Amino acid sequence: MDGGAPGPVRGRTVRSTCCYCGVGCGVLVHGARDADGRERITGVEGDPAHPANAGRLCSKGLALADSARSLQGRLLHPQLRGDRAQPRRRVDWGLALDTVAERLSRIVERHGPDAVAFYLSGQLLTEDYHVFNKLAKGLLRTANIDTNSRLCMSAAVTAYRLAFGADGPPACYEDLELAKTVLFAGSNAAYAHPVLFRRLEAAKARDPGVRWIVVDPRRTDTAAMADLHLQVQPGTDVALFNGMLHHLVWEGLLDADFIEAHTTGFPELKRLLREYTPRMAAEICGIRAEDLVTAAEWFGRSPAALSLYCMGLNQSVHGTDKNLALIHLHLATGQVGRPGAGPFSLTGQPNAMGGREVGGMATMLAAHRDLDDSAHRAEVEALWQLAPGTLPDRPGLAAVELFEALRAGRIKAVWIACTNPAHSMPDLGLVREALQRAEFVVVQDAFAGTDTVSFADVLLPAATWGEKDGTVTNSERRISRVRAAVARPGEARPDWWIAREVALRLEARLAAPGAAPLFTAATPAALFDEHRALTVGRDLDIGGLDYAVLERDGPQQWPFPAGAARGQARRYGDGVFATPDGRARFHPTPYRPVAEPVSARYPLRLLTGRLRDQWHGMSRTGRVPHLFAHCPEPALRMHPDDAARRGLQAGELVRVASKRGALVLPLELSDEVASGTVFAAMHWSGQHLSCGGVNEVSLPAVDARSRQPELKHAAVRVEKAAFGWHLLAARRGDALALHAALQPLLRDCGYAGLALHPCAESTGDGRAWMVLRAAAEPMPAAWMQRLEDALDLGTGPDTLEYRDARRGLLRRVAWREDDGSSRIEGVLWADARPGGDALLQAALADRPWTGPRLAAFSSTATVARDPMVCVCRQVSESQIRAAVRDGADLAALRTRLGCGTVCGSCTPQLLRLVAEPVRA
Ligand SMILES: Nc1nc2c(c(=O)[nH]1)N[C@H]1C(S)=C(S)[C@@H](COP(=O)(O)OP(=O)(O)OC[C@H]3O[C@@H](n4cnc5c(=O)[nH]c(N)nc54)[C@H](O)[C@@H]3O)O[C@H]1N2
Ligand SMILES: Nc1nc2c(c(=O)[nH]1)N[C@H]1C(S)=C(S)[C@@H](COP(=O)(O)OP(=O)(O)OC[C@H]3O[C@@H](n4cnc5c(=O)[nH]c(N)nc54)[C@H](O)[C@@H]3O)O[C@H]1N2
Ligand code: SF4
Ligand SMILES: [Mo]
Repeated sequence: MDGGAPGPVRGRTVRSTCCYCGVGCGVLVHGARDADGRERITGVEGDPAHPANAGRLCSKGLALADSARSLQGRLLHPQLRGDRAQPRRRVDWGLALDTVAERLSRIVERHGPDAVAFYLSGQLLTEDYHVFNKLAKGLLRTANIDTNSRLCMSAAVTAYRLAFGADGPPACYEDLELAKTVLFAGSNAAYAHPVLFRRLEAAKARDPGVRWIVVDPRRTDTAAMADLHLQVQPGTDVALFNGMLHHLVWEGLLDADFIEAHTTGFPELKRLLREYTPRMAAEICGIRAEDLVTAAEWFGRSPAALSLYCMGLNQSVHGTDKNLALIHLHLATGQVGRPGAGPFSLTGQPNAMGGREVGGMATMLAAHRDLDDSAHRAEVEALWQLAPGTLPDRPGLAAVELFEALRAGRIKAVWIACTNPAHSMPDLGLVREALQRAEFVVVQDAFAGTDTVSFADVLLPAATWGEKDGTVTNSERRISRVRAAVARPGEARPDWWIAREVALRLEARLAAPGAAPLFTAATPAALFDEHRALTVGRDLDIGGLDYAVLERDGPQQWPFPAGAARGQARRYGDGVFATPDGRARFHPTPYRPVAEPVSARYPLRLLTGRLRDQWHGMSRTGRVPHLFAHCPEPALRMHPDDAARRGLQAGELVRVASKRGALVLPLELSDEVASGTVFAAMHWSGQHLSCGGVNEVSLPAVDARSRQPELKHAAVRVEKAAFGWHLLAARRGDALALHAALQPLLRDCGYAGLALHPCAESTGDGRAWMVLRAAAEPMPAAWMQRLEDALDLGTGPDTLEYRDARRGLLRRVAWREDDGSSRIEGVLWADARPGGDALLQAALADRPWTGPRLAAFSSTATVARDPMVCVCRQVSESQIRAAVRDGADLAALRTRLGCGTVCGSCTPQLLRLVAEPVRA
């Protein structure tokens, strides 16, 4: 039994695609066989031949080989448990697959197909997605198959469809270089799409006439580089875009011919716009009317205006309107389908687009077809050789409703693949309850430690990036190959293979006698061909594209119909849209406020988003010590004025509470957020925190049309979290083994945060510092014992300890002898008050310890954090500030310190530090 993937390449290089963001950078993956016989990825570099990145990679892409280095924490064998009270036990694939098929078919027989649900991911490959979609809709006959794209791209999809008649960005990456005005709306591309940002930076450097407008309630690195930053109140984008369009209408800056020839609905919209005077709109947004007008002028008078937008628009209960109001600006000015122009939705995940193409969601059928369209159903039934009337004729439950139905018992079983809903869904309390109540939970992941894994009745080990074959589609509709570079470890299998094996078993049980076999395609190439056949004649037609073409000519954009020599770079260049009458549509977009108003009880608006060097729940980036260096610890960012008003200090622990839940985080003061808003990164989960992360407090309210939840705008209260006992522990060692030992201790604390820290001199053996910060009431002796066992700091001659059990006080330092000098190997510091930072810094610096060892206990000084700005060259903020004080500009920083010369992800921050007033 295996996945039928082609043989791995040994000591050779394979072309593939980065598994992180929707930029879709091409990579060259080098693999080799180890002394112990294991095949290993030895290095990853940017593919100079890939049109998305031309050889560039960001910090995450450059760390791909590091994240794949160790098998510690990987899921290597199927596991199963008969009942929830039992631990799971290892079983063989046959039993695991039989069990899944048997349990699902029994539930279908008893409760009907809609009692089963699938919850998938925009990180699956197109081929994986295709099998799951066919299994759910074609075989089981349920549309309860949704994905994390519902949390991500769903508003963009809905708006594209409403405005253009079909889903898909009209622009392409070349437009980044051709645009004269770039409007970033709810996009922190400097962090989230770094390689595109490098292309934009270069274009702006070449042509100083290029102007950037950034719409974001935070002063992000993207905003800091803008010519105009509109720091709007959260959720007010519709008012902003309406106000900008009002100005364009009244100044006559429209493309009347385009509106007349190629659109409908403008007169109705114009009536609505009347009230959105720049003054009124600016007031809603909390910005100056002059700035709104400037933005409108720059946009309206630009020879080429390009909008780049992402979660700041989509993750909203009015996400569809936010997208539409932005698209209106383009339609009204004819800024679409032309070089350098268009509303360009940046996709988040590497295959968010592929999932949409395949139709692997509850609201779609396949290849941009609709479930509630009988002609569409008949087409797919014919292609899949299904009996007429087989396919479900209504949309299924979208993500949030799906978990609500699971909690209410209407859905009995859920199969979760390649996503971690117990961390990434809104209102985690609800999600955990749903998973607890479910009759049967299947989790298919590559890693054993995610927060969702603990709910699994059956755990299926998936092969992951570097080990599997298929295709992904990036933000500009470009389909690239993903190729295996090394053998799959243990018994891990490709996702499509797992889905197909269960499908074959279900088919044997459920299919009508004489029905055509549905799952004959048994390789990624054959699966791609099946998917391709579904697209023929549709707007995303890839009838001319197969693996052979991708092999020969490299990545290609869709549409790519049969007979075409290449795909289409831009869409709608002829002004003909994918609607029945070929005209694009304007829709009325009234401004409405966010779902949850702030109140006296919950006076602050919590924004959530991404860090530069982490990926989602960190199951992969969290394995690489240097990727923590830029933001080493979880934090809640608050404006200094708001903190002062509450008597809160930087570094203190605070409790962030909403109507739904609460979490404790260290406080970070930053004027990047406006007073009245706070920000927390979405990455930290139960793997690194004492709770599930920021979604403990987020809200499950959804947009009525896209059903996308408002993950960005909860109303919260922030107050001091007082604890009578504080702990700081650090240990140098095998980072992943230390993580596995310490992670189970986190949840018992009032606050606990785990972070990796690179060793001063990397020896390439996976050694790093694991730092644990915790607070609680004094912990029971049993917990302390588990902690001491996990840290294993020894009690030998190289250990110094001071203990006062009565006061809950413990200090221990362990040294090692290295090259004739002694260096700190580990630290444990527990006290009624926080402390030990100076000792921690001494430990992390890894310098020889001189002087008496006893001095280790006397250092009570607090030490300011010195985050690493450039992780490639390990250059810290204090080093950069010192150079800036000496007069260095960006070029000088690059030559003197080397920062910003490898991946370039830190360039925006370097520019910011250069521009800041010099601090003494
Ligand atoms: N480093 C890194 N890169 C990633 C990812 C990752 O995990 N890490 N994930 C990928 C994925 S799946 C996605 S979806 C993308 C997300 O990419 P982005 O959407 O660019 O990233 P976010 O940080 O989620 O949110 C963007 C910005 O929206 C702002 N915002 C919040 N509310 C509003 C609002 O009401 N209006 C406006 N205009 N802005 C608002 C936030 O302050 C934030 O700066 O990133 C992709 N790239
Ligand atoms: N508050 C808040 N919440 C958010 C967001 C936000 O901005 N704010 N953003 C939302 C967005 S845009 C997104 S996209 C989601 C992302 O949320 P998730 O989808 O939960 O994010 P990941 O951690 O990337 O989950 C992917 C999982 O797949 C596993 N995996 C890796 N490779 C493979 C493979 O080949 N096969 C299988 N089967 N598994 C694999 C990984 O170990 C990981 O557990 O989060 C959403 N949640
Ligand atoms: S920008 Fe970075 S994370 Fe995104 S695809 Fe490229 S290398 Fe990967
Ligand atoms: Mo996303």
